[in-house]
Amino acid sequence: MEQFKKDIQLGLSNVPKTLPSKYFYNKKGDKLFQEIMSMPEYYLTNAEFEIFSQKTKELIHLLNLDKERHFELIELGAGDGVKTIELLKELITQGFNFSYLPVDISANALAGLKEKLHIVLPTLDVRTKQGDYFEVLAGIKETKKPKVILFLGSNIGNMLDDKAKSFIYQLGKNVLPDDKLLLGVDLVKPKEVVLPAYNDKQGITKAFNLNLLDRINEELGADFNLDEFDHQPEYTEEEGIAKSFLVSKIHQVVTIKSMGKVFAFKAGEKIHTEISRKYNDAILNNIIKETDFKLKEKLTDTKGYFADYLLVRK
Ligand code: AVI
Repeated sequence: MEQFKKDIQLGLSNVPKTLPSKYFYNKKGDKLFQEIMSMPEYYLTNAEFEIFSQKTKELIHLLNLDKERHFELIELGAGDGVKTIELLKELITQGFNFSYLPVDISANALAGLKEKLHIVLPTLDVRTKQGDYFEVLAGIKETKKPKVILFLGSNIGNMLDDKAKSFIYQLGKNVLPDDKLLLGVDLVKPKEVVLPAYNDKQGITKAFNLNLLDRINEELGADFNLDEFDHQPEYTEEEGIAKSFLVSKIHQVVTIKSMGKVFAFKAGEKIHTEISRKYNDAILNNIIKETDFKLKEKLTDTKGYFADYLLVRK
């Protein structure tokens, strides 16, 4: 709570104003994100599911695992695990010996996933870990078992490039040579495809973005009037970064009681809430160049919208 208050105070005092996207994910936000993932405009989910369901054998072949050696399959930000279940099933069918360790910030999501796996894959050894990716990183090196780390869904795209660099660098420092990282990323493409994914007709993404203000109202005693803010996504193919903003429709003053502070918004003033980076080989190579990982392979969907990059620890 104190950290939340600090981050919000800092963000709204910035010029231009910002709010961290990690705070989207409370109970209501988790639910809205689930809805986003099943929208027709949000092509990312289907594209990565296609890779996991159609190229499962190829993926397992590329992972180059030893059937005789127990390994750990660690998933950062596991969510509902729908894509991963395709891989888990095939690994079991082929007789691999492994444990699945899903990590997520949401205890809710983990409980649901554990229950689902118990029904569909009752023999699978599942060990859930709740927490922030960065917090969990240090804990993973406790065992010397071979590791495959999954970081899917273009979750890395919500980090600025410098943060992504240091995250993958840290990850490299916490695993052993020949361990694998499978990084699922959305690819740079024209705005006609990307923008609708962040600006759906039903207004689900708008509600997801506005939920941040609702959360500040609820948890910090603020009086944001959600009707006086608009959702505004922006993207250019040259930059390759989808950005989400909340825009004040009018000149207004908002009070945050628990801080004893007021914040003024001009008509048309923007709060930057999220970045969703899109990638290509050059962007990804620049991100991993100072880390201990090297690029081994890339699997894409038939439309070429999404890629799962296989990185190997040098
Ligand atoms: C979780 N993350 C990869 C999503 C994305 O595409 O950046 C979050 C999201 N924001 C708006 N729509 C979906």
